[in-house]
Amino acid sequence: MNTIDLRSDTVTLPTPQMRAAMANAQVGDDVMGEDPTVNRLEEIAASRIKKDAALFVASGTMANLVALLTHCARGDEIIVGDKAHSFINEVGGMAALGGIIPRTIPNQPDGTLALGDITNAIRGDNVHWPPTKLIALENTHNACNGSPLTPEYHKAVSDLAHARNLRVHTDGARIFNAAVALGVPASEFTQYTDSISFCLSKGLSAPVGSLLCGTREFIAEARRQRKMVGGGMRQAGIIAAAGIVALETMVERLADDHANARRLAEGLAAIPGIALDPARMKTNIVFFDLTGALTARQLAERAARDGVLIGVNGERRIRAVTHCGIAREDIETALRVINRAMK
Ligand code: TLP
Repeated sequence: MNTIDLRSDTVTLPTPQMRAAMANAQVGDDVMGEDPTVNRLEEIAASRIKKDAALFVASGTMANLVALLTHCARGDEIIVGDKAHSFINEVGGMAALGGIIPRTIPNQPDGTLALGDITNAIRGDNVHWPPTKLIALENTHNACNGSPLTPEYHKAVSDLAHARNLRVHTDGARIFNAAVALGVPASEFTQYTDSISFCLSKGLSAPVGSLLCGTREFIAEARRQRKMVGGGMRQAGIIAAAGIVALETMVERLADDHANARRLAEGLAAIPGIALDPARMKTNIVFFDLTGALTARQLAERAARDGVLIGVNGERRIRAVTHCGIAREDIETALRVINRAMK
């Protein structure tokens, strides 16, 4: 049985071209700055994102942690959405390792933070209060149906932040999904954020790795912070080589994943007992709710028996993510399997 794995785009496997590039990569000691392949990946990433410099790190979690450690000191506060990956799914690293306080405000259904809520959350100068340092955004917003934030929204947050001498960090784990969905270059967003992280190992299909991008000065300090958290990786060109192939070959095709997610959402919406609004699904992430007695776990178990893997995200909430390992026929098969499992 051919498994159709919709649990995440992190399950994507390296392409044959990536494996060939990895086998043939020129490498050196990256902690000494001497891995030519890592250096090339960092240059390509920075130029793609139109930032001065970039830093190759092990994961999206490490990219966000290193960014926050670089922007903030212990006791500083950041304004972050209550559904942000960095708040919910990164083991509280900002607080545990950085002494940084997450001040959460509600994420709107489209993944944005209301500008009024941000303004209200910014601390004034008071001896009792931790200083606000940073606003953290996420684009696309994973938990908000993979919603892409627009360049206009990024500009509004950047204007607001900079007028108050605050910085903006964007968790752009899926920033190329946002770019492809809105038909703009990624630099349209990134010009309005002081730092941005993005992942090679999700929809772009590389086996490992993320990049953190920002000013030259910011990245120089981030390099020290990466070393501090144990992220100096020596002959990392072996994995960076796959990242270069990911950026060169895997970005435009994300449009196929979005079309497949849209078809999946439309098909799911037509199944009795499933609630979702297909119009909200703009990229590769589809959330849906079960309206009857069946729990998400039960549905996931039944579907798994027929070779369709989906993510349990709550008592009656499910997540399905499309990626390059999922073809259009797989969507039709998954819909048939889920339809049957619902009965
Ligand atoms: N997200 C994973 C899980 O952790 C939930 C997934 O399957 O979607 N930012 C965002 C927006 C993410 O979605 C993720 C991973 C990360 C950061 C962390 O990346 P990694 O897993 O590389 O540390």
